[in-house]
Amino acid sequence: MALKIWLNDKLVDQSQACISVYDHGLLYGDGVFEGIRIYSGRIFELAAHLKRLYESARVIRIEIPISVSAMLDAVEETVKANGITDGYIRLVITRGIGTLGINPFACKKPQIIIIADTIRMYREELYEKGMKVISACTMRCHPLSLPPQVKSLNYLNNILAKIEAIDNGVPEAIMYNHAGYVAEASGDNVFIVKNGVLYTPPTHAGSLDGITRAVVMRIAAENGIKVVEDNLTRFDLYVSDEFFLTGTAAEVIGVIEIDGRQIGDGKPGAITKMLREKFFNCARGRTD
Ligand code: PXG
Repeated sequence: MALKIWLNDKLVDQSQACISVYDHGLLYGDGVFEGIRIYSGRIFELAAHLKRLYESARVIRIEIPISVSAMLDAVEETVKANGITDGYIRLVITRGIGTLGINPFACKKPQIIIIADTIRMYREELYEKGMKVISACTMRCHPLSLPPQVKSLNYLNNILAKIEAIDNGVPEAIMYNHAGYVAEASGDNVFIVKNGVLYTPPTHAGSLDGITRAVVMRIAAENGIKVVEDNLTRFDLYVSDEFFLTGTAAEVIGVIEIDGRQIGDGKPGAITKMLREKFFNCARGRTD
């Protein structure tokens, strides 16, 4: 069934949802976006996603032409119009139509696109058995070249890491920063457990300020697990007791092997499983 897509100020049929070939979003990857989940009819952490969207836009000097509350209404209307109760929202802001030159200020009107659709997750078996990953050779963007906290439309850095993963027969690659510390996976944040303590790299090590990451850190703390944000090395990953990734699409997924080395006993660990289950319940609005 054709979807209704939000384009700028209204819903249009999918076939009418068109963007100019002069849009700098296409020409230069100039824009920002969010990926948001809908669970049991509720939009998960929408306020946090909108905060990140507006902050990302601000850093790259895009002025989103509508207020946060108008955007919130537009997102809700799009979800409702498509009757999606469990799915995925892709919210995209492009720089808009400009000239064939990179000057962003030649673009007068940022374009707003909201798509509400279903989502394809990793298969259930991968959650039960755990995922294998590799260390990417591709370094995470230096924060002085492009702040990794900006969720921009320019994902080539991550895409190069994803290609490395797929070429090596695994779904994800871990990216390291210019100083050799763990930054994040190509589309997820990184956590390890060592001696019962949960560790995750600080966002200034080169990761997105993940919404799932924040929720998982909160759930861990609420359950008496100490959470530490600190630089991690490849050594730390290799000798971790548990290892998992978090993200809007992946939720919480255990890692059981990196660079051919087994993590723990080769199965998703107890803390990983507990956090996955509690995240699952929290996202679906169920409490213990
Ligand atoms: N790092 C990067 C580079 C990401 O792109 C995350 C971390 C996790 O952040 P959230 O806020 O989602 O917990 C992301 C988000 C997809 C997909 O289709 C990927 C993301 C989000 C939604 C869909 O692969 N990555």
